Amino acid sequence: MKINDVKVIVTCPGRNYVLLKIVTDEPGLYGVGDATLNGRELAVAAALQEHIAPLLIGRDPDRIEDIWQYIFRGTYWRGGPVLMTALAGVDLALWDIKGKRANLPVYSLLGGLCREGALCYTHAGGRDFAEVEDSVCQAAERGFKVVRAQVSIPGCKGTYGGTGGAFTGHYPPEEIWEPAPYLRTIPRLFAHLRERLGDEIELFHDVHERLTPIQAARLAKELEPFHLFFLEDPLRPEHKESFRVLRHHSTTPIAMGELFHTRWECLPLLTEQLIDFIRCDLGHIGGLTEARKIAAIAESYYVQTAWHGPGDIAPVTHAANVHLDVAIPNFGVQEMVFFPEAVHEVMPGAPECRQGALWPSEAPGLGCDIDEEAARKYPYSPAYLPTTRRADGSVHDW
Ligand code: GCO
Ligand code: MG
Repeated sequence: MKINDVKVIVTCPGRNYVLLKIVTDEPGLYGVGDATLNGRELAVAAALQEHIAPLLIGRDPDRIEDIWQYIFRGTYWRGGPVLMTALAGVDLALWDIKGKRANLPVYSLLGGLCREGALCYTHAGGRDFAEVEDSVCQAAERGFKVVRAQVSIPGCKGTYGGTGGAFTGHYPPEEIWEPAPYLRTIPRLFAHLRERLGDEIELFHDVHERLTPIQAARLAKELEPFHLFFLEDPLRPEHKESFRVLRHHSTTPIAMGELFHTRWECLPLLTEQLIDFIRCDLGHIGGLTEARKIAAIAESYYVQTAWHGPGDIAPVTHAANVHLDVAIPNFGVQEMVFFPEAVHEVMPGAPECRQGALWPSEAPGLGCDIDEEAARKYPYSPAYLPTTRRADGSVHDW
């Protein structure tokens, strides 16, 4: 078997996606992948189109590990969001081909079911505590047992997760954020939610890498009475030792990883048991091949998984998340989103969400497809994440 063609498809059915079809010389046999990097879509598309696709033509798609190593190490330049997202797209398409060829769903190739479905969470947000409470209640009515809660911060403009927003235009929109009102508001939000909703529903919060170590330690400590499922991405991703400060001060479980691009970034957090959930993005860390290795290392340190699952990665990656979730012993929880109809039209086969869980497809491969004709109806449109500034005008992490 040989790779005959690699098609890179950029489409915008609501937001931009970079999709990949690896076509083999066996009639009708191809694999689909997702190589979407929010706001840097065309950089990944060019890396694939110009530099990686030509290297794949003529290779045996069955040799996933070899192709992975060849693209990661064999080309000398490695790592970073652009190259690791491109590699993830290739990797997922190769797993899809392997499953289709074996006539088995990918979870079966990964060792088979450890569980029937993957516990998942949705997002609740609002401008004030009452709106967040309503939003959590609606999620619970839909069957969710785990919910992430975000709220607008008084005096801050467009706080992440609080109000949402349309991120389009030539320059990214700008938001204002300050740690002091944020640190005052979040413990009060969870006190409110626990008082109104009781202890049974699992709640948590995404800091989005915005705090200093001691600020994060204070927040984690003050949130202890409300028993969060975890505190997500409390610190910037670069300096892993900072997590020691946080860990020494609090028993609030910590999740981290959506900005990591290789297994080596996860290592210090795992080996020192500084986190409780590793939540890399399969689409930005090189795909299933790398994520299953990270999961295996995490298992040794009793760390569970919570793979990133936002709307800015395509249903193919969400499908891969779920195949891995059901096949590993140390799965924790899975982030999910409800895609708009146009996304389902372009990429049929997103994992089904029922009773607060995601269920893997039984179809051979990943279970997703790409409708190229539908994709052409939705051309790329430049869009960026917002930029955050402090009140004094200085740049802050978004
Ligand atoms: C999450 C994330 C996302 C990111 C987004 C950036 O936990 O779902 O924080 O919402 O902001 O993926 O592109
Ligand atoms: Mg996050």
